[in-house]
Amino acid sequence: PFTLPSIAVNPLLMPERNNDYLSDVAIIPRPADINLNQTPLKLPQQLLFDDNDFGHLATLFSAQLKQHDVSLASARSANIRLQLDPSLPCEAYRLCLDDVVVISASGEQGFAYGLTSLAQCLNSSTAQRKGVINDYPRFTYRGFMLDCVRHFRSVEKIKQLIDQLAYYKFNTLHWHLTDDEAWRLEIKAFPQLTKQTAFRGHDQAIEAQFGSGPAPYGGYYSQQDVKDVVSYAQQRQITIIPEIDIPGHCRAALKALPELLIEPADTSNYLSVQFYHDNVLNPALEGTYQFIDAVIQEVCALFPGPYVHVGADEVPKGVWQDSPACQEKMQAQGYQDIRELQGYLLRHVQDNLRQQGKTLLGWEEALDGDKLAQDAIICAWNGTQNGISAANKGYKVIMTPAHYTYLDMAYDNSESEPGTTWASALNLQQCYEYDVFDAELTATGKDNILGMQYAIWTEFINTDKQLDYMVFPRLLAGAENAWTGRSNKNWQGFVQRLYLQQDYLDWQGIQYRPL
Ligand code: TNX
Repeated sequence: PFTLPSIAVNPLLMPERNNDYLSDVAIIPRPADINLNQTPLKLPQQLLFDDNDFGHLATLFSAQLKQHDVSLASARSANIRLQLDPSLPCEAYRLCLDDVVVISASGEQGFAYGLTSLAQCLNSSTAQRKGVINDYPRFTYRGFMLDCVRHFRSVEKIKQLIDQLAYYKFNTLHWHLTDDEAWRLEIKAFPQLTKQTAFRGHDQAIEAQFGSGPAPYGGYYSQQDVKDVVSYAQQRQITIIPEIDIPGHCRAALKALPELLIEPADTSNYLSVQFYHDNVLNPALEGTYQFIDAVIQEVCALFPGPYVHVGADEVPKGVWQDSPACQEKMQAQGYQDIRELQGYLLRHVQDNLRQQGKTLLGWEEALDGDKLAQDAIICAWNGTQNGISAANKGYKVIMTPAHYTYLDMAYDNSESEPGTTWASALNLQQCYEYDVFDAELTATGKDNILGMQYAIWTEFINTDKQLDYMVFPRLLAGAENAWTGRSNKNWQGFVQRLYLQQDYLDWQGIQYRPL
């Protein structure tokens, strides 16, 4: 059970607010290179935005501003001007803070980040100063994973989270859409997936673990919802990676399509980490491929981004062992171990995705059996070691180790603190100070680390309020960890800038854990 304390009983263990913040920028994540002078920056209430090819960014910028108004104006009269500089990398920008603010970038992404930094300065309650900021990210991949399966989140809440991700310069939302407990993405070829599993009450095993909420309890995303969310994210420089979790974590799919997916003669005995039987697809059945291919085709059409995540995590021991079809398939393939069938299945999906111009992402177990081609991208979650060795072996890797980045972990070990601690308790400072490059990486390995991801799993997180409490303020620590170069990171300084963000968090109605 997950109970939010009426007041946060334990402190976040942050240094006290002091005067350091007065001489610093208000921006999180901290920019790479900051050159400010002593002259205060005073922009008028009414901002005039250069109406050039990027004039459409004015609307988003305006929505990020607490107090200022924005209107479009000719380049000459504008006091916010955008200047193309093709020599800058795509996410980099230069922000010249003066009576006329000039932002240079090589395209939309850089301009958007420059404007976001400006918005953070203008939203800050302390005086900001004139000068120049040159900024670019440490990692090209800065992700956040949202589990919308264990508990459903409304489209409205997801959009709100996208606004906040954009404000802190994340560029990827990994959207966990299917799992044992439900299937939440409308698939036209198999409408029974959502019809039968999207609302609680369809499965005793789930009620037994999590209890049932008020009926109808749950929901799913129609294809129209998805298009809406995808374009909302796109406008905010955020790519969505859909996750369809296979072959494990598939109890809901198996429930909805038993005639297609279940081999009656399979008597294998197993239990998943989350205590489910019957939650793994059978890689020796025709139906499995029919199912996956149809799903992948619709997913590829819905999500324009280059990546599709296919799970591959936590396939339980004992699976497929007593399936006649799997035994036969194993022999036909000349495999020694039945679990090699997972690699066979994933390789099929990988080829399929590649034909549609997409790259496969999988959790680290996707490499078990070593069948995947090297263009797979690995999300390393169970500690750091498997991710580090995958990177050293030549795979691209996203680091999302549970004990440093899973925001469903409790802030500390005390009884009153909600959340789980199976990986570790995780306080704000630990979240901030984890550094990927502390591990034994070869030079190739270092190059292969694409970036970092923070994640919220929601087995025990029913409400938006609970979600906010777990995600904020730790997400801001994560943002700085993913964007800001190591030599520019500083816990004491971060905390002072975090105090300055409180106005924004309050204004957004985010129910963060009190600072
Ligand atoms: C591990 S991370 C899982 C999830 C759980 C999470 C809870 C991963 C690939 N699997 O299924 O929700 O832990 O913290």
